[in-house]
Amino acid sequence: MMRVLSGIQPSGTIHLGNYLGAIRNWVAEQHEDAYYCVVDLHSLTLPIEPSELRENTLECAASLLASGIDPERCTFFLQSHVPYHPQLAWLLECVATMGELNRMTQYKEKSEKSQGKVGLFTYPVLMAADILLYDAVSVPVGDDQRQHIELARNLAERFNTRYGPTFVVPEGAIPTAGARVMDLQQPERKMSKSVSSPLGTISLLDGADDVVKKVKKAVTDTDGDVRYDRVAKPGISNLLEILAALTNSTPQGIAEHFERYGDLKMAVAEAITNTFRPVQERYETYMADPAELRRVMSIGADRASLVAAETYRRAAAAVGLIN
Ligand code: AQP
Repeated sequence: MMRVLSGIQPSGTIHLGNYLGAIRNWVAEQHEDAYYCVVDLHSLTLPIEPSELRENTLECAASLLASGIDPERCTFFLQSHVPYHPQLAWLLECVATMGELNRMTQYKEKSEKSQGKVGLFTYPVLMAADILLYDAVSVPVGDDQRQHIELARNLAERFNTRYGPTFVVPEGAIPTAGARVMDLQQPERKMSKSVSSPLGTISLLDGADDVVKKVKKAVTDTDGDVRYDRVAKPGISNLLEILAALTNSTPQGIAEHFERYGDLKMAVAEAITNTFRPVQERYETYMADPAELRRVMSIGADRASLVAAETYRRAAAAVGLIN
């Protein structure tokens, strides 16, 4: 079985992009060698109130469990419960270069919001540590994470060359459908927890009325032709991609079934609502018992720590730290 690792930031409510680009693939691929985490340390890279971070973290954990992550079948944990993540990040920061971190596009997009804090600049190294600590072979992520996976690969290779074989060099696993869901109001930008407008983002917890309202208001174009063309028709193409991802079809195939934008929009809204409704029902059950959520995450952290400790010691010994 291939070792898998992936994570999600509790920086806001999980959205359709997170669900299609990552979470549903984690659920489909979960097995005893899969590690999934809520990467709470990453959420400190942009200003956030402590109470909001606490709330988001529990909501994020409940959302993942409600989406089908089964802590009996995989290891599900909170990043900050395993202190080897920032410890390994430090060792990796000492092989990473300013130049390669400067090239990270997510840093450029969010730097204004970080008010010059260093965490946002170095967080791709922490993400590399998240991955390399578990000897992950495969990292199921959305398309926006390509650059970060590449960095993790480069750091692993550089470390291995300098200090001898230590890390597995991971591969990104990017889905064919739903890898980059775009903001409904600005279809040239990806849907995002922290950057998008509320109308442009469909939350996992949105009720049917909100979903219909947001999809109806989705920005399209004036030519009236339902056709898949990412460049000329970004809004319609985004809706076609969403429906294709939710129905295991292709955007081109879906386009053939619709003549009017309004009909396409109604079908998209219905498919989203049907997918999210059962998740929302389970979410309420998990949120009603925060003690149980904490218990589940603590068991996961114990399991994750066993693997992480071993890799960290290997890396620490390789650079000359005394174990
Ligand atoms: N729009 C998207 N379409 C497809 N996949 C997406 N992902 C994020 N946005 C989209 C994937 O979701 C997983 C978790 O993402 P993250 O929480 O680590 O943060 P992110 O990539 O920076 O995503 P967000 O939602 O936009 O959060 P903020 O606003 O906090 O940065 C990843 O696998 C990601 O690829």
